[in-house]
Amino acid sequence: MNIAQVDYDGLIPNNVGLGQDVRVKHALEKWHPGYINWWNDMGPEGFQESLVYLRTAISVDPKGWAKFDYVRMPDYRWGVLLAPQMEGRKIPFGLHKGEDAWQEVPGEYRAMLRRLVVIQGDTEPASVEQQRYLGKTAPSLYDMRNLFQVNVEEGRHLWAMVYLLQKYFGTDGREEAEALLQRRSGHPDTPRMLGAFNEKTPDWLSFFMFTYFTDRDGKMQLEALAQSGFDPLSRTCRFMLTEEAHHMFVGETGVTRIIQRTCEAMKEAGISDPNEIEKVRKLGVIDLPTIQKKANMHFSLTLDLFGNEISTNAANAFHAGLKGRYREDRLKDDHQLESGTYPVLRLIDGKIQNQDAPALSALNMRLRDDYVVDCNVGVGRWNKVIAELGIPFEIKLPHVSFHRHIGEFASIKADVNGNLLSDAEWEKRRSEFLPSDSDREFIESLMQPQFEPNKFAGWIAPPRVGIDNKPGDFEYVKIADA
Ligand code: BYC
Repeated sequence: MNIAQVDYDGLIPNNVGLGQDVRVKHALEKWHPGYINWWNDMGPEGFQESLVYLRTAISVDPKGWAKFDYVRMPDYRWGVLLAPQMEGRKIPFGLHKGEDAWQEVPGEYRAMLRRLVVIQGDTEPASVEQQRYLGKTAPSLYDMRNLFQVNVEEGRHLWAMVYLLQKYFGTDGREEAEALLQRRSGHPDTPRMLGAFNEKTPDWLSFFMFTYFTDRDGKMQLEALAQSGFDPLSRTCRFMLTEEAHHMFVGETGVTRIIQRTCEAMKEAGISDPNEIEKVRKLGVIDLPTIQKKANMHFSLTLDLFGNEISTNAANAFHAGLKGRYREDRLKDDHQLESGTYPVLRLIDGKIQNQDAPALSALNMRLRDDYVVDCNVGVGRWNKVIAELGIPFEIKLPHVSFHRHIGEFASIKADVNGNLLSDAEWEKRRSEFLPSDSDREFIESLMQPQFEPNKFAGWIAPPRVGIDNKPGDFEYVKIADA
């Protein structure tokens, strides 16, 4: 079989020769009904009988891997897709640098590797759970289709991690695969593993911010895992990254379209001051300061996903050759980091300042720095739209010490510029920085469904181009009667 092609003959589409791997095939087939139950219980509420114009992978070749067609979501062909094996690939970093990449789990690193796979796996169903009610308030069929595309692909990412658990981790891998279907986002007793995945995604601005900021953490973490010396993990993550790119596109363009609509409406109404919040809201669009607050919230929650700035876990995973740096293969150093240092932003004597730390211990910080640079690119594009429409306002990412729950700044309160605040000052000023109840209520009031082809809710501009180059009036979702 050509490894780039996906075999759709069995229950589980794959390009890993599942047909010849009876043990893993049976294990995955046994897991399948539980997955479908989970999807039916926790996947998008309603719309399961609707026909959605979805893309499905037919190959893992970067050119032409996707086919678009109408599909009912429960019939989506979730599968196991790995990027093709690279002949003679070597472990690119750490203690084993230069040795042949592992095709089996190295015994001494088994527990560490399993933990990385489980954490990655846990985020995927979590995001589907967080987004499950959004279909009902979709601002257009185009947006609804994009939401469902993101959801089915996150489901596929869960399959990708479960394949690794079932194939390489025996009994405990099977138990972990079960547990991934049991935990629930936001559940008081059985929550998802990482903080941001237990937050609510109550409205479409949150959804776009989440796919912009939090899916971008997904990109950074997947890029770091794609460098892994454990080749099946590397290959899995490489293919997941192609899907992740679309999720971030949905986020970036979603926020852009909201900003565009706001600025256009302000211009039409002759309002030039972005802080005339009530006047702007009367136009039925989301004022820019509130968009800024949502960005503050999602950015800060996502920074927590990088873990502690100084981390022995991260050092061990790198040293072992399991998790690299962002695009490790493009970096020019010894790829072992036994002696170098890296500047880490820390709280020293009540002041936030840089301090050099051993480079190996500072890997979470380094990945987070790379993330912030990546985030700023799209923010720059948002600001260009605002500037072009002549409104004096700039979206800015808050300081990394703002609103943190993990790491160096979890114990302090800071404003968006990184100035320390007392608890009392923070409480007083909190709603300057983060959405207040009334901001949330206002946004919620706008979340009225718009399900007619070629129509968009009044707070969001239409996209520049359709998905799969479809025309504006294309019916991306054929909604079945409930
Ligand atoms: N919440 O040594 P530390 C995605 C725990 S998103 C709760 O600093 P480490 C996606 C930590 O587990 C990408 N707990 O940790 C996006 C540890 O606990 P234990 C997901 C946290 O390991 C959108 C302890 O604190 N993938 O794909 O260096 C939609 C000490 O911390 C948190 C990955 O994250 C937290 N935020 O760094 C769908 C990649 N942070 O073990 C999908 C895999 C830390 O001592 N994961 N803790 O009990 C990792 O690489 C690392 O585990 C982390 C944490 C970066 C998450």
